[in-house]
Amino acid sequence: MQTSETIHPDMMEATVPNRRWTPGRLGAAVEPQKGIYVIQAEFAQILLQPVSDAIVRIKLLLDPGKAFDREDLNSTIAVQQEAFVPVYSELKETNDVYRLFLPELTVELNKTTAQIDFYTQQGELIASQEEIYSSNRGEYVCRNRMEAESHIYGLGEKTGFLDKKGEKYDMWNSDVFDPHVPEIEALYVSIPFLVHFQPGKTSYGLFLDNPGRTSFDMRTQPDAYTFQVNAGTIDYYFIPGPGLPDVLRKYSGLTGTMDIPPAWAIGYHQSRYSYMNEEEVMSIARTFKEKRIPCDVIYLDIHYMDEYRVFTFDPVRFPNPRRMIEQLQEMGIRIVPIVDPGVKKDPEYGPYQDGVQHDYFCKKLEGDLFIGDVWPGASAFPDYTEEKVRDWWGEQHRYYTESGIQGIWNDMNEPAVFNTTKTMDLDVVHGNDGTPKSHRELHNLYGMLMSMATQQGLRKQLGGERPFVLTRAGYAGIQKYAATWTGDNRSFWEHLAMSIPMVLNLGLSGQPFAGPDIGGFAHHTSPELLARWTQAGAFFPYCRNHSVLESIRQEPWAFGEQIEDICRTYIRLRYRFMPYLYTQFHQAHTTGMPVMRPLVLEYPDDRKVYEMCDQFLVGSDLLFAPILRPHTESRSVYLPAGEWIDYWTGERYSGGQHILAYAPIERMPMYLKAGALIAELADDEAWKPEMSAQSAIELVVYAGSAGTTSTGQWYEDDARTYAYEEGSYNLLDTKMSFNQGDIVLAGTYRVRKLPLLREQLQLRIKWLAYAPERVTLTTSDGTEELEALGGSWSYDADAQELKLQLPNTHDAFEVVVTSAGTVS
Ligand code: MIG
Repeated sequence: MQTSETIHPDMMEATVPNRRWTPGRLGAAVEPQKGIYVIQAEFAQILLQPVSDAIVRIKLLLDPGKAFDREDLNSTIAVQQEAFVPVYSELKETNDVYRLFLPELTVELNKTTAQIDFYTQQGELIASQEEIYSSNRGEYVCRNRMEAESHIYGLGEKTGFLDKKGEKYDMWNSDVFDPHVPEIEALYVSIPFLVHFQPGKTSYGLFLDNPGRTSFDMRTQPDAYTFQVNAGTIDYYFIPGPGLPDVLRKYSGLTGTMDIPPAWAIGYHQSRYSYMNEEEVMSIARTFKEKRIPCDVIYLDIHYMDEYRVFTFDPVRFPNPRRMIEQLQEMGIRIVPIVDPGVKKDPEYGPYQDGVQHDYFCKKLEGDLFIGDVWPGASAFPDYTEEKVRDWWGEQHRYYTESGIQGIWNDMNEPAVFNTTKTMDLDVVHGNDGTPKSHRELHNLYGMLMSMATQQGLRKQLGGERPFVLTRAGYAGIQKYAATWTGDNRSFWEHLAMSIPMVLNLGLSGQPFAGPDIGGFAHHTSPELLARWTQAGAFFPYCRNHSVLESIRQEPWAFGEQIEDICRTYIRLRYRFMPYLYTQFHQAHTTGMPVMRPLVLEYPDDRKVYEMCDQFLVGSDLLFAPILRPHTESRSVYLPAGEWIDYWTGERYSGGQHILAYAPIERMPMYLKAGALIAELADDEAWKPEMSAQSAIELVVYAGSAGTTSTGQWYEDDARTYAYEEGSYNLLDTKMSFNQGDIVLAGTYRVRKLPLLREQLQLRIKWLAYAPERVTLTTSDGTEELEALGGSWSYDADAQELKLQLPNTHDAFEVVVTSAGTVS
């Protein structure tokens, strides 16, 4: 336990490091390679590398005397080399400054101070880097201007609220079992990507590509934030918007977007540390079936292994994994086993022998293996920085794929080691494919490279099926390889609340596929907390209930009928919205827009939402306002601009106001943007997410008031293979207008390459207060009554719903619903 001695006056470290060094005066510039500029300074060189029309890379070359060589352009694996495209650029010099012109960005470097200013093409000052210096300890620091109106987002997986202004964080992948309190500066994932937002101005992102320890300080100085590196050098990418979505799109272009996950990976998942044996797993699976609660995955935590040896099953607890997995598959449930990086030091164990013989494990400079203590006892750690080691590790997974496994859970890959530093010795030297570097320099890459190896191995082995990888640790670009769960939270109401900003900021840091342990991992959940957490968690991109050894059980049925009913309702609702959710994943894949969004992303002009993180959007059309405190039956909800419909009652609200939502235990406030088109599974019982053309999908339009116009989208593919990469998918764009007396819905298939098995399109217009008189359909063949073209419609006045069936044979169509009264 700590005492007041911790704050002994003599123990205070200087918070502002002494300046020892700046690059000094800028001298001559050279262009050693076409479109790459190096400016000589007194004590360093500054490399400017245009990446694309608007993105520039700035790197400090620390040796002022060294001639340029191609290695200066090396970057980490986070950066996709395809992101570098030929760009027109020009460096001009005046007496006082250098100016680098890109088509959409101008970078100005002051020759005397080395201040770097970034301007839009129109001359708007986007950002100022006022200073670069190094501290006495040899850390390089950049100080950037921060305004009173600045808001800072991103920075990956951090505690605290949405806006990171006023905070200070470290990027150092850490296994933190202590409660995740606001003062924890580093968690499992490190994404050194900062997003700067200032209302009315061009937003920008700054990606510091350095996988050693880095820190971001938005607290110490009122008018500046700093970022610093502890090993290696400053190497960053400046990414202007103008809008936040533009920043995210460009950042994702640089570090990659996620693949579309197999639909089963976005279903509901159930875990526990641990389901101890085959009987227990089967009984959990059967209970889900009996209780008609959808579940796609059950996890096997570390007890499935033979003395914690990865790539084994305990012969007593799991005597016949292949048979068990087959039986589960028939029930529509998959197994995802945990795989940690530590390989048990055991001369009679294949993977250890193999790894030693082929030199696959991490070593000290002198050649000794690094051996650290983890679950299996003394263990060796694969050096994933080497491609051959990644290939080998991937290959090991045949052990699982041959038993029918398609998903892997990577834990402890910070890496976590049971010693005083909590990780691998910093003087381990990674091979790094020919450019050896110390663990101190590469620490934050370790977990991502493990997941990369896993994902690539699985992909090879699954014959075209999409794998699923879940990871605890990661670095920028992790989205390309794995989903992230947010580690060992606790069953605290505070952690339910904190999971929202944490996952929102992960989404703003390029990782859209994330979620917390629903119900809380450590400590003991309560019936009410489980109900509330399941309500909210059901709409997070990644949705898994998980809990620690010896904590109170927290499967959906653990607390009796009422709580079970609530969990069932919300988990089913997740499946009902699955086609919409899946469409959002497609968007994340193509544009980098997160699935779960803070309101600021969609309403940047609304000052009320800049720090809002007790509500969130999924896509643009669904707004959730979970209950985050016990014994709470109502809460205030802020509805942004536009018209919003209460999902439960159909009540309409105009936006730009706070309302008081009624929220008894069985109800989480949720709203639809009026006019939204949500692709839904029509049948609550048909929850298999294999969204084949046979599954009953309805396009549900939540009618807007007269005067509303809206757009919608529905993406569909086979939900399991990579055929979508070859263009085998459907993408329907819709445009709706709600007028006095009619509703017009126009649909256009932007892509329609899936075999056309869906002969009819099911459409439902909800909350339509007046019975229609006619429905016409316009296609390339002309306009006719819907019935005359083989369609049909019916109106249910009690439910205020119009159901429509349209022949699905045209690439473009328009439906006009006419009624005597106003349409809503
Ligand atoms: O420190 O595998 O975060 O989800 O259940 C324990 C056992 C190691 C930590 C993970 C947790 C998992 C647990 N692991």
